[in-house]
Amino acid sequence: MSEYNHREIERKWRDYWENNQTYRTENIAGKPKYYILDMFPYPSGAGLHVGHPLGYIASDIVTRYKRLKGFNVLHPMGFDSFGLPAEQYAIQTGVHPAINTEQNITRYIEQLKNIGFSYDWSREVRTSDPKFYKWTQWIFMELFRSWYNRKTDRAEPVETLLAHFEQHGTEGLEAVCDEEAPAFTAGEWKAMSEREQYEITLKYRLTYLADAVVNWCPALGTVLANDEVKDGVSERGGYPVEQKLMRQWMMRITAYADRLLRGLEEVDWSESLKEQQRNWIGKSTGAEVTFPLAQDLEGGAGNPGIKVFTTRLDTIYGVTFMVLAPEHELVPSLTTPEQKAAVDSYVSAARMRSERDRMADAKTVSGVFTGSYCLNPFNGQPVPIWLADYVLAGYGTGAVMAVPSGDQRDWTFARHFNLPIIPILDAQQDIDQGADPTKEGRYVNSGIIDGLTFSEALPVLIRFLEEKGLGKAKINYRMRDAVFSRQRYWGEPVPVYFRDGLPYLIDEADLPLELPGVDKYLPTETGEPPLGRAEGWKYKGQYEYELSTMPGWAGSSWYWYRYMDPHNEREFADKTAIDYWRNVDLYIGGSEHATGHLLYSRFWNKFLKDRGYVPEEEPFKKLVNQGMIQGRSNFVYRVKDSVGEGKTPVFVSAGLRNQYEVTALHVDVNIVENDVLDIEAFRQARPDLAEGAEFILEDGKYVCGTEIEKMSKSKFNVVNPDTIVDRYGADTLRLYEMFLGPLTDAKPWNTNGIDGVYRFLKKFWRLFYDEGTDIRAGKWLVTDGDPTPAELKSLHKVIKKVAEDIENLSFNTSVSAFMVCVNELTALKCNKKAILQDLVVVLAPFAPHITEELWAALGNEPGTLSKTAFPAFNPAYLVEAAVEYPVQINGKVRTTLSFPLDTAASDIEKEVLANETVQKWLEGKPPKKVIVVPKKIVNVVV
Ligand code: ANZ
Repeated sequence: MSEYNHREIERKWRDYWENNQTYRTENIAGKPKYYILDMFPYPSGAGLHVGHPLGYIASDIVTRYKRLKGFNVLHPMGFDSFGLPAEQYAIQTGVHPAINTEQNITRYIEQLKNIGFSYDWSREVRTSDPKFYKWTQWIFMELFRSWYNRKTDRAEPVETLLAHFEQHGTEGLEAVCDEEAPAFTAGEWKAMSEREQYEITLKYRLTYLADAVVNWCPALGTVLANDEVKDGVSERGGYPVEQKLMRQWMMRITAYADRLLRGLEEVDWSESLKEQQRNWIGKSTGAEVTFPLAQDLEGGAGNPGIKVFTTRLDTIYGVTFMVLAPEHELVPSLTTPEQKAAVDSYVSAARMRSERDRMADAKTVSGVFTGSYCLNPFNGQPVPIWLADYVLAGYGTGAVMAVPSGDQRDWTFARHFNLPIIPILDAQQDIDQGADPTKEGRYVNSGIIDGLTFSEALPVLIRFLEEKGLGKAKINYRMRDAVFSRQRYWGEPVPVYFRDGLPYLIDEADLPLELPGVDKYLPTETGEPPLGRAEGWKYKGQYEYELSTMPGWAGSSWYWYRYMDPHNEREFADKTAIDYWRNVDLYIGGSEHATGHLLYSRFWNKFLKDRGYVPEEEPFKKLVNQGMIQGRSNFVYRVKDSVGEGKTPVFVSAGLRNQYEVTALHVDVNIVENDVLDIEAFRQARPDLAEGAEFILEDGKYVCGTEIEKMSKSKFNVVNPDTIVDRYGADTLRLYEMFLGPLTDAKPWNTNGIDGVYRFLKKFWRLFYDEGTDIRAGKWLVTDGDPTPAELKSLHKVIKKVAEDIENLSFNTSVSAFMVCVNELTALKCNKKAILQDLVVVLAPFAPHITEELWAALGNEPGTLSKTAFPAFNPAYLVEAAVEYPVQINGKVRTTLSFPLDTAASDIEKEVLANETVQKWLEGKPPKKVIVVPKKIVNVVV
């Protein structure tokens, strides 16, 4: 083999690795572990484009590097294979989604293997495989069998709850539970029937049924999570989403709100990612205050008062009206007959708007007066009660004490409806200018806090509040419990059946509860989810199963544990395997999972930890989001008046397009090279556009225009990695993707530079093999000679650089370092084994095929490259061995002389004066003065 033949080499080593299971990973006691995880893909029908492997290449480089550094590395891959697109496809075609999913996975694996990733494929998992989802169902069951004890601050088995009820009833219980969970004594508990007791426990379990306002998407026939809805439409498909009250399985993630916040302190994630999580959790510290109604309600309903949550109790004397969410339960009883018509129409209009719209819309002011009043508990002043849809029913108490002098929205509302505004700070500025009364000024018009500053006022207010029994200090979270039901087919069945209207878990021995066959993947005529179509599908032949399935995030909330022990049939993973691998050291994936996936999986992880199944509180120690690779679209320009009956279409090259009136049309980037169009290929691919067309060229070429856009089929800018691998090889693809720029940056795909990377590999190859000769005839260039200092310096520069770069995940700079090194060694005509063998190892993580080939050619056992050690960096080789001294004569440099580093100044002086050039300037006379500045310069004055 004389020429670098990427096809032959790569095929050979891919087969070798596969046949020899080179990357199979075992749990090796005594060897340090390192777990590197890629966010596993949903196997879509379109296959991978060049943007997808970016993160996988980075993680594979780190994996290969860590192996060389002596770690036992777990680097698995699998598939998040339940999901909507497969089901939509099944609805259209009638083919079971499992079949389509299987085909897509086969294609994905082929593409991934093509790129030379060192995954341990024996550990592959698929969330839609019953052997996998058996354990997703089991975790659901464990959640159902658990409650959250605030005292121990962890989840516990329901048995400890029952024991508490037995002994103390609800006395002294601090649990996370439904709002309406009743209080009772131990005696009352014991007097309850078994069914009554069971019903009570349902209010405490970490997964529970509740009527919840959900994002209902009629076109998809399912409920969507908040992060699956973007701008009021479904993220997938862009269908309208409505608010609907439905009975749903919920997950009590709110029990973990504070731990989810605290855990962010201990992980190495980007600040922006942590901030997104904090915002989602939305912790706010404030107070709950009850405003009594000015009049008792009619019909003996008494005076429940209106409870508000405020983060600004200090503004209570500035309250001039009260605003309730339109859905607030007191609305019907507070509405006076005169206001009824207006209130009714306002309430029904508000119901049409999603929560997001209501929050996002700060411009339009709307609201309606109920006709009733409540009283400010601090000063007894009457406060009119309004409704407005900027107040959300599901947050806090669904009611706001409005302070126009403190809050922008309240101010806007007050101005719009002509309500009073009471200034409460002496330094009060117009709210419009962003006054922050917490920072400046003393309170005025403020009763018991008149004259105090913000920090002085708060304790006074809280004491007053709690002593008078008007309310209490309170912490609120924006995060809600997560809706867990989907009215879809292609997901995990929920392992629950119903008896006399109550939900029960099926026996663990009956797991997995497999998806039954159905005639169609659509809801039933009566609106039940598709599982309602499964004939004779009953638990123990008689009980109704739960008909909804789990959401997309169920399987991905624990999958990293399954890789640790993927074939275990007794447990989700063996305890010793979990104790060995513990958690993920480096997690790489897309930023679109910043909130959903990363909150749900942290939640399940904490739950599994509480129940003693896993050792670590946080599942992902370090997390990196790779940047998006954008498409680089190409355009052709069609002259406008060349289209129409009987006309010849005319396309004009980009440089000339300004001379015509043109329409820009996307052209497939795969028939464009370095922005030059392959006209023949264009004619063939798009006869609809180019049949018989005329092309106006510049310099004999048709040059295309370009633009950076999202990579998508509709923009004809999708580049398939297979094409690149075939043409240039996987090693070039890997190096090139890294060369494009910093891993975390968004960057356009631009094939124009790929030749340079390919040439680099060929040049590297030529350090080993003579060009145009045949290795089998013995033209192998590598020699056994001792390396020179310059060669060692070049090698050790790259060893140092690449090791540092990989540790910092800065891969693009490594690629340049390789190029510099190969150029230097080429210039030095270095073919020495002592240098090249180490260089092969350093390059191996980036370009595993070519290096494995050369590693074997150097006489090493084939296929062992990943078992060797990363070369040790020796700083001594980077130290300059000699110093170049410029020699100045009367201030002008006349020559330069080289001296070994530690030469004494007196010796330097002697040699300088003996130098021919210097002698010429001295003209035989002794110099007036000689100054030697060590390691810098020599000055001679004559
Ligand atoms: C009086 C007040 C005066 C407020 C002031 C703010 C500024 P966060 O930090 O998001 O928790 N609020 C309470 N419940 C609400 C709901 N269901 N929908 C919309 N707004 C609601 O904000 C809490 C603050 O948001 C509360 O403090 C309340 O207004 C409002 F100068 O009370 B504040």
